[in-house]
Amino acid sequence: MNLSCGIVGLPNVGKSTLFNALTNSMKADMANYPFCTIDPNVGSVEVIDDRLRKLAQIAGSKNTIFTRMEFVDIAGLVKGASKGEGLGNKFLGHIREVEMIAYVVRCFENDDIAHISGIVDPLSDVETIQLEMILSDLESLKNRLPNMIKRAKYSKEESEQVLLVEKIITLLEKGKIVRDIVDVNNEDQIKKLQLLTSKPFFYICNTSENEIAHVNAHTQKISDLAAIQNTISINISAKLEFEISLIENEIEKKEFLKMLELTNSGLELVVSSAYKILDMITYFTVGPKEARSWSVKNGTLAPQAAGIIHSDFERGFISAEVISYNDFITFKGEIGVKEMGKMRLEGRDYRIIDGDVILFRFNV
Ligand SMILES: Nc1nc2c(ncn2[C@@H]2O[C@H](COP(=O)(O)OP(=O)(O)OP(=O)(O)O)[C@@H](O)[C@H]2O)c(=O)[nH]1
Ligand SMILES: [Mg+2]
Repeated sequence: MNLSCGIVGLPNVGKSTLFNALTNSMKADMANYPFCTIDPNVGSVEVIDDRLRKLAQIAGSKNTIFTRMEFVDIAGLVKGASKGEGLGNKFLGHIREVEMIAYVVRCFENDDIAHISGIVDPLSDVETIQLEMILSDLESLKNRLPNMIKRAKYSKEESEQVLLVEKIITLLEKGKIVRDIVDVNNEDQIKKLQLLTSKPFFYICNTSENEIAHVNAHTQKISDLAAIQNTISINISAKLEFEISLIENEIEKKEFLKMLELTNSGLELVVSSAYKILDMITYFTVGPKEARSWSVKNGTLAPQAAGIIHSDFERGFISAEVISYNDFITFKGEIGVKEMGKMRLEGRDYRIIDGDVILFRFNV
């Protein structure tokens, strides 16, 4: 699973400002008028993990390579987008393939920055965006259904798919999101349909600079909504985050955050939310040339975890030599761990644990 996140929201709420802050770039145009973004911006950022730095130091690895998270910043959605209002909704096609969606909701008051409907009202904004995404899913399924029905005559799998699609269409027509019916039995089948409202999502409240460490009436509403929907809501000031991203020196950055009474940067909050809602964990590979972090879904078996490094590793999987992160640190690396008899040889039914340091044995 690649860690990718689509950024959606109304126009002029700070999506591109946030995108630039998260990806530490100036790629996306940001400006105080709606529909500033037309073409999507795609960028990625290292998922910094201090554990990997420590492992690399002990092993004397020449390079440290962090797993990356990708962000896609698209145009703003407005009411009626599915009928062509604003820039329409065709650009939603650019986020069909992402693993999760971040709803950016304007929670700051500022008369100088125009709000598309004239008033800051986060709940109504979320409703607008979600409805347009529902309509987009509906349109996409209705377009595909006739062909699916044709193919269903020849295949049992396709006819099951048709039944599922019809069920989803009914759900969407009631204004519900597909996420509500995703469970372990249909997860893979639904994922193949690439529906926007089937994806895990979380809220990013773009709040004013002097309110990030506190709740305000707007952010409170979103965090209540998130609790009902069994997801996460975080508070970030896109503008401030952008300024933070311009500080290159790590120590200065930490001091600046401390001054603002913040323990984490917005990027750290976004990354940890993403891992939580996707239920992802990290394992490491550590050698003299490079130390590297890899992210997999919690519960992934060793061969599939190996497969994200290279498909040959999965195909020819023999075993995994596993050291837990704490043992690697306590016994100061592989040699110490082996002396203490703490290295485990695991087979194909081993489920990866967060922090595992792994060497895969394979043969193709
Ligand atoms: N005061 C304040 N202004 C912000 C904040 N975030 C963004 N802005 C301003 O809001 C305006 C719009 O920001 P963008 O990042 O371009 O917004 P967008 O959501 O990408 O807009 P579209 O691409 O048009 O949909 C810019 O003038 C930003 O400087 C914030 O946290 N506080
Ligand atoms: Mg933009």
